[in-house]
Amino acid sequence: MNVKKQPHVVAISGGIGGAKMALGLLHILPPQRLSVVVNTGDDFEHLGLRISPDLDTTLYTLADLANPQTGWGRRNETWSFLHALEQMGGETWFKLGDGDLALHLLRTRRLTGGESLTQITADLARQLGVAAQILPMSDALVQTRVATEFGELEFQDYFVRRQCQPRVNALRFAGAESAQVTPQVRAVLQDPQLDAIVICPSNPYLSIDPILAVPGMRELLRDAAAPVIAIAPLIGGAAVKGPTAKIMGELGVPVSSLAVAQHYAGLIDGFVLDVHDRAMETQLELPTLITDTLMKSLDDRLRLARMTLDFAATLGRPRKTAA
Ligand code: FO1
Repeated sequence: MNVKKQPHVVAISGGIGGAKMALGLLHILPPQRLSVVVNTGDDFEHLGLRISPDLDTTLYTLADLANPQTGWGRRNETWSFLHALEQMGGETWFKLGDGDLALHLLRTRRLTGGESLTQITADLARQLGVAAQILPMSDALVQTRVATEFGELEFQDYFVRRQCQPRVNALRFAGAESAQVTPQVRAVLQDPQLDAIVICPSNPYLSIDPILAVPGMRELLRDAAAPVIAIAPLIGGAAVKGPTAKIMGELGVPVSSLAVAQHYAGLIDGFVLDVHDRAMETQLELPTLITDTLMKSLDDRLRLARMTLDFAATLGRPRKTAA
């Protein structure tokens, strides 16, 4: 009797767009059959607390706790802490809600106590009832630095405090060279039963590149037993949310999904392109799924997730061309 193989999918994700796709995958897979490798390049220390925005956005989104308007932070949040902070002249440019603050305090205390970010995140996911593995890209501190006309900025200074206004000349991921892929990330990417690896429609430069910068990560994707599918984060040359298009223009990259596919060249076996960009399909030298990639509702996310996995199933495991 052939036991029905349990599906197993790995999502490579960062930011709000990535969390949306992860939610779609979570809803169409059996419990614990989705692993999400999450960007931690946005992490920083603020008010003495270690903040991991993309881990938190992923946790809250998959736990159905996320603020639906912003995509980050908690819904039904209260702001007593922030108001008290403002009264006493504390820094309030990075908005920390009372419920969110509890998570940052817990994570900071446990990191100080010597626990790994991976262990803490797994525990938080369990506490919040998330039926997926949420895996930091590394347990080492890797921080995205943005080179601008104001000098090199910490990521949240660029992204939140300055609202992505400065012109991006270059990006680097401080600490990546001495970071390692965690045993847990290695285990899921080396699973011989893997069905698909999905690079979510996150910002390739800010949310996916830090993950790919962890030594060994690219090789794990290249050697994986499952096809790697990237979903275009642009529709008609514009980002659904965030500074992807702006940054591409500033980095001198053509602002198109074709450029995104080329950015992932050598890593991906298939590409999901939005219907508005159908014309560029002939320029793509790899299997392409054309569909509506805009995720407004939960149904949109489920549909895109299902179409992506069906697409992956048609690809099998072709050898990848050398990068
Ligand atoms: N983004 C903002 O634009 N303004 C904020 O005040 C803000 C606070 C915040 C607090 C916790 C958290 O987990 C995320 C927060 N974000 C905020 C979003 C965050 O800067 C971005 O989601 C990521 O760093 C980039 O995806």
